[in-house]
Amino acid sequence: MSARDAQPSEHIEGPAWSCVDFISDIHLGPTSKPLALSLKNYLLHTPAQAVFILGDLLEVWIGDDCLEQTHFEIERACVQMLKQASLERSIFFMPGNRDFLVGARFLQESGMHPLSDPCILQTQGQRFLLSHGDALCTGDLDYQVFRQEVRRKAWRDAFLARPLDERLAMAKKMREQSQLKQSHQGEIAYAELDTQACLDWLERSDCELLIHGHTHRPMRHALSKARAREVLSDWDADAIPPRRQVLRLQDGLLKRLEVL
Ligand SMILES: [Mn+2]
Repeated sequence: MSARDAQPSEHIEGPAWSCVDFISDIHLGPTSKPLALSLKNYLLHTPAQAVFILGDLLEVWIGDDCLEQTHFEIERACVQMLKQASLERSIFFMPGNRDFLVGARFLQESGMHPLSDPCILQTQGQRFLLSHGDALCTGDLDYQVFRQEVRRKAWRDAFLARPLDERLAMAKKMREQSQLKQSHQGEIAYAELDTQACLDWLERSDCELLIHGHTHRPMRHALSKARAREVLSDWDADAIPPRRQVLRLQDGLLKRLEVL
């Protein structure tokens, strides 16, 4: 099945949630201490009863056994913080293209509920289609082939069976190749969602709005008279001013806010 034909296999219902947050593309890594602090402050204090993390929480993830490695101290702290935050609210996690190898141990220790991509959220009398967004970048054929390959169970099992240093080297190489490709394609051509593919998904799931991340270009795009997509912001504590944006659904209305 190609990404284009994906059917939302999952339905999340939150009839009692009066406040729901969406975030994505935090890209937390071994050197992102300020970012980890911001995320902690936000997650422990948000009034939302449910937080949806729509992919790329982590800059890169090459297996849950990393949680034992000293180099991954920030990620380990993040897992503990998520666990603490999840005692007060439901935290949902959909994998992105950087952290699709987050596994059962990571989820269990962090208290997050896994989400399939795409999935439908029904809350506050509305239906939303949620996705990371990379599966809808159908114009990038090379990437879609790569995506299908690395999401296969056989690829995943073989990769995770490799020693850690080999996995680190492979992840670094993949990242370099992707950066090289981006520099050739230029900012705009890189990884934009295909409008028709978005409309197909929305029609098939009977939703008017797609909420996604991945492109780091936060805005709302009208796709047709009735349908639109809302792009989440990435987080960057070093940017001037820092970007730590949340999309919040409250009283049936969506708004964007910056958190400290
Ligand atoms: Mn992404």
